[in-house]
Amino acid sequence: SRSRSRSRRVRPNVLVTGTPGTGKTTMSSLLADAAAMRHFNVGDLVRQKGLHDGWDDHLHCHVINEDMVCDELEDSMEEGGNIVDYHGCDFFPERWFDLVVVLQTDNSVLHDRLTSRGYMGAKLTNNIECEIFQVLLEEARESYASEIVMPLHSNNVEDISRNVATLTEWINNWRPPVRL
Ligand code: DAT
Repeated sequence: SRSRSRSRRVRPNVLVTGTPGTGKTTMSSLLADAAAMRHFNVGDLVRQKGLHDGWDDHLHCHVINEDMVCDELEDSMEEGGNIVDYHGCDFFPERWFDLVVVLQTDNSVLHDRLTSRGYMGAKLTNNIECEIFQVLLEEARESYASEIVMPLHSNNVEDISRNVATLTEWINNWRPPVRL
């Protein structure tokens, strides 16, 4: 039956997504400490475990192998208690996540962050446009139930503290769904 095939995790899984530079990794690592969760930075995982099909010279990034990433994460996600941090959200199994956080940053603030990270040219423009057009928010709403998609501002350090507090409370109050 459907209920038997579903996970029995006792702690939730949270996806933190958003345009590069919105603060996913910064917020996720603080949240992992505050709420005693595991933190998977998918970009790092791809590099460390070679879960890619080579380097894209045009986009200046690894070509992620989505199947390898999902296989790598499956057991941990089954267990629960994970924060997954990635600038994409449409290829993970929908059943993995109890909450999908979309971080959002004002264009001028994001522009400065990406510039100081060394982004320029098309890579800079693409990411700014990604934020202007709310690409990740739309992707999240297309891939998950709208009730579990939570957009949060990430413009300054006060936003980080507030988001960590809000999400720690959410995680600590989470209970597994009752199954009939
Ligand atoms: P991401 O993982 O989304 O690419 P990051 O966590 O690496 O982003 O953050 C990018 C840079 O911006 C980093 O130098 C930390 C800074 N930063 C992130 N969120 C911030 C915020 N809400 N206020 C101020 N600085 C922030």
